[in-house]
This record gives sequence, structure tokens and C-alpha cells, in this order.
Amino acid sequence: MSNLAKHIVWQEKRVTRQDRYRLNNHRSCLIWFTGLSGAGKTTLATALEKELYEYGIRSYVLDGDNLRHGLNSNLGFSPEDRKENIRRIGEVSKLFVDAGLFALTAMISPYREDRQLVRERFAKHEFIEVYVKCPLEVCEKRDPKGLYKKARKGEIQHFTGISAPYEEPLHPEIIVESDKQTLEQSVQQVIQYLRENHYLDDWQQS
Ligand code: ADX
Repeated sequence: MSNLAKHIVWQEKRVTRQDRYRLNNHRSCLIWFTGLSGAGKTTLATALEKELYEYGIRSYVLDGDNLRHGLNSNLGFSPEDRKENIRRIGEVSKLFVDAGLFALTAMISPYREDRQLVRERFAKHEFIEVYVKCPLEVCEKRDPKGLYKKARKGEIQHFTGISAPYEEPLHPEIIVESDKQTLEQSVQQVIQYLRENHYLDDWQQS
């Protein structure tokens, strides 16, 4: 606990996590997509969200670019600001998971340590790291927002992959290779993981 919060008392709730699982008929988790800009994190997360909807699962995509318009509008791309960006989204995700939802996050989240700190905020089965792997050359060629071009010209500082690092996950739960597989294959790969690990089972109170 930070020193600023030392006189704040945690309030217990009357609707428990189990109650929420029963109401939704499924458990909850955080699926954390990480990878370079242009690797396809948001595309995959939103396609997965649609698929989960068809399965009757309540989920919500938290997208890095979008959150930087509001919650994180005071943050830039220095290592410290990225750390705070990831921390905040980790905490928001924790609320979503506590509320009984599948939170799907799409942030570059380039630093291993920052991702690890988020992981540590969750129980083991609640956090699923998905590395959306794609070579820099391919992301740069795609350049959907024209940002790589600007970064190469020096118009954007600290651009991930060009002038700032991306630290690959060492032990992600899932790796999808967006330059080698179709979007549908990647969605089904995640679905299969969820199915095999009982995330999609009907919730039954034991
Ligand atoms: S993170 O590093 O803090 O996780 P986040 O995912 O929120 O990044 O935001 C990345 C998005 O911001 C990129 O997809 C890109 O559209 C945009 N962006 C703007 N400047 C940069 C930069 N210097 N490095 C990376 N992405 C940037």
C-alpha cells in the first residue's frame, strides 16, 4: 500500500465474486494482448470479443489508443509514463474481472517488468498473456496509422521498435503470429486455450 493510502480502509462487498459468476454463468479473467504497434492486438481483441459474445460471455476491450484519450490522456511514451499507463489499465482490468467480466486489453506494454507487475495483481488462473507476435518489418509495412513513417523521419520520439525497446514475453500463455495465421485462426487459438482451461464452462458453484 502506498503511504498516501495508509488511512484508507478496504470495504468488503456483499455481492461476492461467486455470486457474480453464478449470475453470468461464467467465471472472469483478464486476457492481456501485448505486441508491437500494428501487430494486430486491437483487431484480435475485438474479434475475440465478438466471438465471446456469441458464446454468451460478457467481455470488454480496453484499447491503449482509446484509453489515452481519456483515463490516460496525461501520459506520454517515456518509460515512466508507459509504466503508469500499464499500471492504471491493470487496475481497471482488476475491477472488470472483479465485476465478473472477461477484460481484454490491447496495449503495446513493451516492458516485461510492467506486465509482470500486472500479472502479480491477479490470481494465477485470472491472467492470460497473449503475445501478438509480428516482425517489425511487417508492422512497419502495414503502418496502419502512418506512425512508423513519422518515427523513421524523427517526427515521433521513443517509438516502440524504432527508437524505444519492445521486450518479448518469455512465458506467455499464448503466442499468435499475425503474419503467419489468419485472424480467424488466431481467434480460434485463443478460444481453444479458454476451452481447454475451462474458462468457457458453465459456472457451477462447488
Ligand atoms: S504502451 O507502450 O504504453 O503500452 P499504448 O498501447 O498505450 O502504448 O499506445 C500505443 C499506441 O500509441 C500505438 O499503437 C500508436 O498508435 C500510438 N503511439 C504514439 N506515439 C507512440 C510511441 N512513441 N511509441 C509507441 N506508440 C505510440
